[in-house]
Amino acid sequence: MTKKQKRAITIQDISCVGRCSLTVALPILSAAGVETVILPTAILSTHTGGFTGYTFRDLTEDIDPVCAHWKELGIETDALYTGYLGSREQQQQIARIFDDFGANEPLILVDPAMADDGKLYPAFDREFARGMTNLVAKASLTAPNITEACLLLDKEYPGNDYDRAWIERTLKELSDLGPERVVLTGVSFEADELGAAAYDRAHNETSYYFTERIPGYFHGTGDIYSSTLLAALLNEKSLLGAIGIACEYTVGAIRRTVAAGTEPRYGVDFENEIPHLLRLMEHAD
Ligand code: PXL
Repeated sequence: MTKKQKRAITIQDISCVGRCSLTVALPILSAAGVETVILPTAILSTHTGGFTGYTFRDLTEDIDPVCAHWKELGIETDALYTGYLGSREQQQQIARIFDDFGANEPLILVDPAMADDGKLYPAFDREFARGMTNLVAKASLTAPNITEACLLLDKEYPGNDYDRAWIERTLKELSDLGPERVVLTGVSFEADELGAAAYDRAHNETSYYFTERIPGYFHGTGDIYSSTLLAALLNEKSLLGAIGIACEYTVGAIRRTVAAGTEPRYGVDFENEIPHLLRLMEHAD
């Protein structure tokens, strides 16, 4: 018997150039066999990291009418997934969308895409970060990096100065905000390793997955990571299986980009890594 195809609604911006947010979420979820419904929150000529003079068309006004039409059509979903958002108002709108499309108890992934390396992205302030904490409270899964985790919890950013106990405490604190499952990205205990830590509250289980660390800063890789994580979970992978697939795929795309010498502002070559993603999806648990 063929399995019913999964559907995800993903709500994030379109950065036309720069391979992040919807321009990576849609192809990755599609490649993994997930029907992907998109709700663009804004259209930018490029993402905001490392470019100046970008355009920004706010689509806040369109969000409610789009959702009203979907409700009329009886659209249901297995997952709701948010990434980079444009404003506080959008955070509140999206909290309502979670309720409106909550009928099937969908997996709700909130990637609080707002900061990295100890700093908020240029468009955001602390109030936006507090709004993100409220949105994370409604999620079943969240996937912050360490900077975002600290902003969500209002705790001091430790830089590289943390240990396993700090990571495991932070995972539990994030879960206490609401989500049953938490994935912390950019975790490293050894200079040559980088990976993710995951916590599953229902089983009180913590797991880790590491790959080689490739030095540098690579735009859009957080979005690639979260999209792959969701794609793997919708393909019935375990949480540990899913964080492993997402780590291997993301590092594979980074490796290709470094080998090609492409400017990192333009994002990483996740496209040529898609066959690897499909092999990982086939073989991992
Ligand atoms: O999640 C990365 C991202 C997405 N969208 C926009 C961004 C960024 C990161 O800077 O600027 C518009």
